[in-house]
Amino acid sequence: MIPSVYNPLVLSVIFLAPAYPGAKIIGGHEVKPHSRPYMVSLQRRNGSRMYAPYCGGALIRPNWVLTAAHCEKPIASGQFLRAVLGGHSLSQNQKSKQRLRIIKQIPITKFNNRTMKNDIMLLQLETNAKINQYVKVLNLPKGGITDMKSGTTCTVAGWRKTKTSRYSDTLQEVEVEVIGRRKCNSKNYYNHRPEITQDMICVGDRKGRADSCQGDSGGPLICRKKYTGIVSFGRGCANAKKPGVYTLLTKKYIDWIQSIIDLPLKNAEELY
Ligand code: 4AZ
Repeated sequence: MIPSVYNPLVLSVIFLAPAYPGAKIIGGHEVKPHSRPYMVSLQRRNGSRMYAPYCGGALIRPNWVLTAAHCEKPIASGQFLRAVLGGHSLSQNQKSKQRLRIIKQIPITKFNNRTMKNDIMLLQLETNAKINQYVKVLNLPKGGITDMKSGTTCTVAGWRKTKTSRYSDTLQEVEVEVIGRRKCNSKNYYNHRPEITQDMICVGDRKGRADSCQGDSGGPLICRKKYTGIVSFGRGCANAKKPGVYTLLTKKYIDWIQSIIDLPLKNAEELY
């Protein structure tokens, strides 16, 4: 029997459902359209020749996107990966959108999903994106981020996957705060499983109201206007004691990125 929505039991389930309204980054809201022109939606072509979003990323050069290594996908024959730039709504055919093919996935090393270390990957695009009012690069933090004080407010955006495996149609953002590494490794938090290393940063909400979630992976974390981290993992989402963990853009990662994207031309930034 299909339960009727008028059944008191069903009604109570509907109204007592957790307050994560619909397909949103948890506790967040829709961004002002095109206010994050570096945001990239990574999409994979499925069997029915439709593209499905799977991760986020940030445009760091006209032909390079920075994302998480766990977003690596096998590129089987007939399978295409693309980066969609300049979009606000995933479904609408907006003139501002640019769709560029991903020709290469370069994770820093083989990603280890037990330790969760080194969750960082570069994606090379087939052609350069056109830089305009809708599409811009996000500057890497010069010299890398050493750390962010606990309590610092940050924001993260994405087209998060919902429980029904749909995505929010419009880009969502949420405010979150840095949680100190010692606290994050403590018994009630991650308890060193996995170890939150110097190259990771915990960012969440003390009351578990705000978080990134599956599908937001690879997207940029912005703290004090700086590109600070990459959405990496968490145990569940919006769990106060299991905050979101982000790859921290430390100097070693910035050096690695530059060693790849600035070849063969060193200091090519001025040319763009
Ligand atoms: C994921 O599965 C994932 N709460 C990403 C981020 C977070 C949780 C899960 C952070 O890709």
